Amino acid sequence: MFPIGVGALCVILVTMTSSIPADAVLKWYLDGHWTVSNAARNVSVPAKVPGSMYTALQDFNNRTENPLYRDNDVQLAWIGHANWTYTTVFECPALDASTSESVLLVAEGVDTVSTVVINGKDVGKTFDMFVRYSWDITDVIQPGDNTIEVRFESATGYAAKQAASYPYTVPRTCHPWVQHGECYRNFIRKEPCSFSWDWGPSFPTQGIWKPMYLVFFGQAMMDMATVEVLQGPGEKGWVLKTKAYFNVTGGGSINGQLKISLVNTDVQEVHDVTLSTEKTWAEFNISVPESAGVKRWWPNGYGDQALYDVIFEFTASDAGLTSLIKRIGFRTIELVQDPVSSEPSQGLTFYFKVNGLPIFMKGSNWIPADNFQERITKDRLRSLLQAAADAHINGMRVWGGGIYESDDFYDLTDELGILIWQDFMFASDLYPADEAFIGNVTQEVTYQVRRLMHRPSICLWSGNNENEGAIKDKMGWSNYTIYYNDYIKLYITTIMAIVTREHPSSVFVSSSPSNGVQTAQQGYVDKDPQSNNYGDVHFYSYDIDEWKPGKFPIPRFASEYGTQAWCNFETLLDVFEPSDMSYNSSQAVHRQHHPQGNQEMLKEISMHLKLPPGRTPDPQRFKHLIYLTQINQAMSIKTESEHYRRHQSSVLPDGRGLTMGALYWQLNDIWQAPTWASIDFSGRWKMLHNYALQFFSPLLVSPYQDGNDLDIFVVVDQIPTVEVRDPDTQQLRFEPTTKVKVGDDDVLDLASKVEKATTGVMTVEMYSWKSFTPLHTWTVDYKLNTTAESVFRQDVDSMMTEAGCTSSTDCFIHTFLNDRNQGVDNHFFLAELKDSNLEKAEIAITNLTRESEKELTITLSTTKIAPFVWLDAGWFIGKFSRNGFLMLTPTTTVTFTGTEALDLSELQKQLSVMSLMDVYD
Ligand code: BMA
Repeated sequence: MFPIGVGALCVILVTMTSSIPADAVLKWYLDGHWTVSNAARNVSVPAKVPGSMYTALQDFNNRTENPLYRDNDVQLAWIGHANWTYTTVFECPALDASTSESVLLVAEGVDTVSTVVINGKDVGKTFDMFVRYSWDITDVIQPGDNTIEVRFESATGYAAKQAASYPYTVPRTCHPWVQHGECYRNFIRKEPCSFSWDWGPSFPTQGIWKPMYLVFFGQAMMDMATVEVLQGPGEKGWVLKTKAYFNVTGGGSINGQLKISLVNTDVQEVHDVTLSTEKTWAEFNISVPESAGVKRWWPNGYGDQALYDVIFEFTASDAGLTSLIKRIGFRTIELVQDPVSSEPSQGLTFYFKVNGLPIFMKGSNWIPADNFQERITKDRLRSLLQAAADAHINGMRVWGGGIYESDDFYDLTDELGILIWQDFMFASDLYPADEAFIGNVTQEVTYQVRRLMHRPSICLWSGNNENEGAIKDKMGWSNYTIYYNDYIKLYITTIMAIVTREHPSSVFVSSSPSNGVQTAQQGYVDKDPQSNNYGDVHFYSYDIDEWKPGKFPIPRFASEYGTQAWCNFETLLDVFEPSDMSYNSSQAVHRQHHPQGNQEMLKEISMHLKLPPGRTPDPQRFKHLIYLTQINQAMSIKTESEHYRRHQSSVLPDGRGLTMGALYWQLNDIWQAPTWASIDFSGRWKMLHNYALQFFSPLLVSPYQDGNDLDIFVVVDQIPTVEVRDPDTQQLRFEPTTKVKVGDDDVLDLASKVEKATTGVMTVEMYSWKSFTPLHTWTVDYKLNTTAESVFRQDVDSMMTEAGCTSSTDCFIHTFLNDRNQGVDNHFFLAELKDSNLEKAEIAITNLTRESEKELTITLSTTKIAPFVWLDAGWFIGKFSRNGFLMLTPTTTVTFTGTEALDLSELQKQLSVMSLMDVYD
């Protein structure tokens, strides 16, 4: 029998066999039992691969406590400063000397700087956690036991050493002290935020973070395949540009056959290939005719996400069979950067067209879902990404300070129709550009582009996060020319060149934010990368009133904007002691990584709402303050997101407008803290995520005040639109259309959908806070000519007079489209709520009805109109059909769906409800 390794678990893939015939390819996973040790501290504990030393230490008899508990990020900093070694023993059979059998050691991801040693001999070194390494170990392994060690050097120590020996300083060296982080993160090719960020702790991991395995093969083995999906000539059918990459050993050439098939169609081609150590790839263009009948892939809300497997099978005598599967989708993507009008100073557009349709990108930004990647399951990713899709999100940015995400992640974004703006992993710093660094980046970018380019959800590659802004800020510095040349070397002559070579049909921008093609024309560093008239912008301001849109930019595309709020109270219970449950406790201060962040939130709240009275004791006070921070965040991001959507189809005289993207910062969290996230680390939604269900709704009614006027817009998306230009000014707008041709084959006839979305009746009601019956009602029939239009406009004073409301502090506006119960509604406060004459609402849960194992209906009653009604499920994790809402009727129902089966009697104990005035009891 074939010996199975004692230390490491060996799994045979591809060809099941009980011995190693020369024509087999075997893959043995070494992801079983390892030890991780540090000799200086005399520590040696069992470790899992994939994994890191932090989780290994925690798993072993709780040797360290939960790294996320209280300030353990600082208490456990020694772990990141030490050098750790991973070791295991595996058994190997004797290789067949009569064949050219070879053995590779493949590491899909090593974090980060290590020397790999087998049986005392160095076999390789690693310097970049985003590179897949493989080493030929044929001459190193022996029959029987083999010892493998991966000797890591502390990431923080290595980065500091690199910075110290670099000929000049590359800022930023360190980051604000409130982050309790490590310096020189730009000197190591490792997840930048693992050295801390303004929303996350420092856990500079070491470990084998992706699978590691041995591959036994004959003369050749296929180890990677890429597919680029292109439209066929004359936009008829499709072409798959395929390429297979091989490991080839020995001299001479090897002849084999490569079969490429598109599953569920007749498309299949078999090609002879001749390989050698010089020629290790084969490429073929496979035509997918219209008759193959493939369906298109659409973003969320626009249609189905049709996915097809492409199977690559390689056979050769003396090589064995290897096969790989790539799941693709058929869609076209363009980033349109055309003149806004005939007036050049108005600038260029910046919007995505998918399958020929302009798309308003609604979404958010993604950060790593855990400090320890080994803890992330597909279920956790699914629950976060499903929550995004439920909030009508059709696009998201994988931000450049984290990681290139896992295959599970992109499988889900492909399935859910979430377009991915993919940053390369460089963020908020300048970077070195010496030969060794560029060498690592070259391997990294080549590998990651090949790994991900077939995915229909990938819509754009971006060189970095905010580094064009960072270099622009160095203009005038003595080292500016050096920094500029390094910037160009890294992002343009290295990264852009690789993307253009490997994935020529893709969209590339050199940075986010940037001015797109305008940035390119300015030598890739524009004087104002944040221009409203070009490209994308990131916008943050914590001094302005974010419940009013007046101070927000009107850009082409807002790829980041956000405001902090605390995570949910119950989520903190996982890591705080009862004595920490206070807004100003040392632990609450410790968790805040944004300088002055906790004070800033109070200041923002105070613009609109009263703070809790001094008499409220902790932890109740902390709970109420958390609630208020979440109200402020939800209202701010609602106001800003609606503002961007309202500006999608119009242009101001200075060219601002045609805003076609709103990606708020940030979807998810990495620990329990005050951050910009809409979903906290436990998976509980903050009020913001509940609001996103509404403000990203495909049909939106959106009131705001413009001077003395109340102006109410209707905004539609998820319908086909066409670009129309004014015949005189050539100014662009987006018009809904009932029939649109997509390529040659798909004709979307959505007449009824468009009709329904673009015509209707808007009702506007003025309420007094004192009564469930509106004071006055206005109705207006509307028919939209463009995708975002003002439908109702009237002077607020005259509205109040008509309604008999004597003070704006007594009244507010409610508006809805068509049927009141259709759910497309919104409201607008005429005065700050801190000044308004709100009455105390007695709000109660009057009934719970189980709908299914995981779902129940909650009936609520109130004695008064209640703003920001907040349901809290205590220990239970799940989602409410709405939360944080304005309750306008004496009773209403809300459903709760748990992530697991619900124990009704326990939930009854845990469930609570409050509204704003409860803070002031
Ligand atoms: C942006 C991001 C992050 C940061 C966020 C909030 O600039 O790119 O670097 O976390 O702001 O400050």
